[in-house]
Order: sequence, then C-alpha cells, then structure tokens
Amino acid sequence: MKKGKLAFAFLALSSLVLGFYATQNNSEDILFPRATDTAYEINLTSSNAPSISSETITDFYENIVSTPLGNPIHYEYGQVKKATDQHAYLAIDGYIKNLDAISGINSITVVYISSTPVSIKAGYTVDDLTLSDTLQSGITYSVNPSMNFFKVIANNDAQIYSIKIDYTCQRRPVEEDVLVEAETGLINQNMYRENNLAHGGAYVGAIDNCGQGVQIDFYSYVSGAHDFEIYYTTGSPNSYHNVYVNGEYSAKAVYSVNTGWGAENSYNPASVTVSISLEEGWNRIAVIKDGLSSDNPAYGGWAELDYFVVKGTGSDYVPLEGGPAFTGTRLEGELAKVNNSGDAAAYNENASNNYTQGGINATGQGIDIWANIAQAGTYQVQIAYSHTNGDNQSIASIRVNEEVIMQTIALPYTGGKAWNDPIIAPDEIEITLNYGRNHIYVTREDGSNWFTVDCLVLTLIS
Ligand SMILES: [Ca+2]
Ligand SMILES: [Ca+2]
Repeated sequence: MKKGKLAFAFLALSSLVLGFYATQNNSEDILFPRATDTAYEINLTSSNAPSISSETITDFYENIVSTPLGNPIHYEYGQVKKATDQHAYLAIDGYIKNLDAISGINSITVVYISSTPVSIKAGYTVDDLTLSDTLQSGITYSVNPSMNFFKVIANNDAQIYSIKIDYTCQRRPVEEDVLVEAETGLINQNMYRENNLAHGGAYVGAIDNCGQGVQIDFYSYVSGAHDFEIYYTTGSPNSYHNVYVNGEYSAKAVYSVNTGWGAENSYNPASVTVSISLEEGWNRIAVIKDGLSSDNPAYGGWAELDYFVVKGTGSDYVPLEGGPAFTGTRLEGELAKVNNSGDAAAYNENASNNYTQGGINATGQGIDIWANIAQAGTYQVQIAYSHTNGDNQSIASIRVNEEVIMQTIALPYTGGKAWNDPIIAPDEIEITLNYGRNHIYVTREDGSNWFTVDCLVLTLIS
C-alpha cells in the first residue's frame, strides 16, 4: 500500500482537508479540469489530423484531441480534407472549432498558408461565437480569457499547419484513497486495544456479540460504488463481518486468511475488499458481527479490525471551500457498551443497522456511548426506541461528559408496535459536544419500564 498517497480520514479528515482546500480557488462550476497557475498548450498538428480522404472536401465531426490534463477536447471540422503533411486543407468557408469548453484561454496561434488571412470567432458558449479578428499566419492572437470557444474560418483556401492554444487553468482534485483507523469508529471504548504493531498503534477487539463492531463517518465527494478494504486479524478463518452504509446492509466481508490473533510481538493483518455504494456527502459505514447460529462459524465467527481504506475512484470533483461541514451522525445503541451483565443486542430488520440494544433491566442501567464527533457544537438528540409498555411508562435519561444534570426524554406509547419495530420519540433534547471523543450515557430513568435503544440521531444545530 502506498501510504504516501493516502489522506487520513474522519477527525483527521477535517484538518487535512482544510489545509488542502485552502490552496484551491473557489468552486464555480468548472467545465474543464483546471490546473492552478499553469499554462498548457493544446496543439492541433498533422499528428492529429482528421482521418478523412485526402481527395474529398467534406465535413468532419468529433475529431478528438487529448489534452495535458488528460481529458479530451472534441473538434468539429467543416469543408476540409487532409493535406499531405499538414493538419487540414480548408476550402472557402471551411472551419475548425472546439465543441468542449476550454476555460482560461490566453491566446491562439494559427500557422497556415493562404492567399488571404483566416478569421477567428470566439465566444462564451458554442452558440454565441462572434467574429473577433483576422489572423496573420503564425501570429499569436490573444483572446479574452473568459472565452471558452473559438472557430477558425478560411476566407479562401487555406492549408492549416497547426493551431496552438495556451490556457491557464486550475485542475480539479481527483478522489484518492482514504485510510480510516477502525479504532476511530469505536462507540464502545472497551473494545479499544493498544498494539504498537497495529496501524496507528491500536486496533478493535472483543467484537463478541452480533450487532457489535465499529462505525465511521465518512465524507465522499463522489457518489456510487467504491472499493472498501478491511484490514483484519482472525484465528477463525472464514469468519465474516457485514458492512452497513447509512443504516442499510451493503456487503459481506469474509476473512479467509488465518492471520492468528494479535499479540504483543506479533500483529499481521490481512485485507479483504468489498464494494459499497456511497452517497455524495456524509456516509455512516459500519462493520459489524452479524450472523445466525446456523452460520459456519456460528454467528459469523470472530475477527478483530485494524483499519479501512476507502479506495478513491479517480474521478474529479468540485471541492467545497473550507472542506465538508459536519451535519450530525447516528449512534447505534448496539455498538455501545451495555451497563449490565452484557445482554446481546437483538436482530431486528426494522432497526438501523438491523439491531437494537435491550437488556436495560433496572433503573440506572443503560448504555455508554463514546461518540467521535467531527465538529464541536450544540446538537439536537432524538432517540429511536421500542417497547410494548403503556404511555408515560418509559423514560430515558441522557447525560453528557462531565455534566451532573441529566435530561430526560419521554418514550411514549408506541401505538402497539412490537419490540422489533422502533420509532423515533417525538421529543428531543439539546446537548453540547466537544470535538473528538464524547461520553454520552443513556440510562433508564427512575420509575421507567423497559425499553430498547435502536440509535441516537444527532443533528448539529449551532
Ligand atoms: Ca488501527
Ligand atoms: Ca440500531
């Protein structure tokens, strides 16, 4: 793996990305990839002449010329034939024009032989070209840099040797690989394992119950399929985890290599790649233990997680000034630490990530969440829950970090919905969260009946 090409994600993402974008200009909708403060040339010469009969004057469309930035420009020719060792022989009114916008054109130089000068039209769009000038052979003609299109026209028969375009532009960034430590996605901090041989000095262990694992918040500039590499260790080959994206099952990752378990002097992760579909914007990518007793190994087996790589597609994109703004996230109850003897989460296909956390058996019991928050601020908190109790019989308390005072959220009657059909409580509270790790306690309030926690929905409000 080429670590030098990787940007580091999640919390590291914000700072690195901020530094990166500071070097980029504003993001007008760029029709053409642009490289900062660099003049490029596109040369139309005999090497990229239209492949037409040298005998016949004709119209020729979509001759394609590659550019130094890698993307092609389409040209259209009219009343042209190929001249020996020359780019094109234009009959009267013959022309060459570009069909793709070229931002930041500085000058155009045409080398030709003709009894009269050729003319050039230029414009902002392919439809608004107006006559701009007549060109002397080999003389550089400067155009308004905002002109994106041009058309060279023969006023008489003309042999065109070359057309050279100088343009100054800014290159769009392309999506590259992003490495994310598994341990940054921990919601149950008790699964954190230090090991100097692990990537980033730590990994995630003790993923013993279904529904447990990690979840990262990942901003993708490019929507669609992405390869997702998972670096794992296992002493039970063919164990597997399932990958969820934005609360929905997405892919199965089978850990086929018996790497052995990590130890003080040995840690040798293997990798597996799955394909996941990301939305443009923030995505929650969860990697969790998720199986049935009939699976082999049962319940998906056992594996530990070191890090992930979201593979870049290489597609270019328009960057956001200042980087992507964090909007909130969702914290799954089943990824948290349950504060009792350790009841497993319940599979539940109506729930976010298909699990809810129950086992909150007495007043004061609940779940501990270590939330990794990408932006400090005030967040609205909603709770998705289920129970079969009557109205006003279930109440959750929420306390954040070192706060002493708890806030309560009533979990009203669910309309007869069963334990496996969570809903979002109508009331919400506001909490203040720091950048980085925050400790959120969700507990069963005094006098409350049972309930399960599907997830907390956090929305940044200020
Ligand atoms: Ca790691
Ligand atoms: Ca859930």
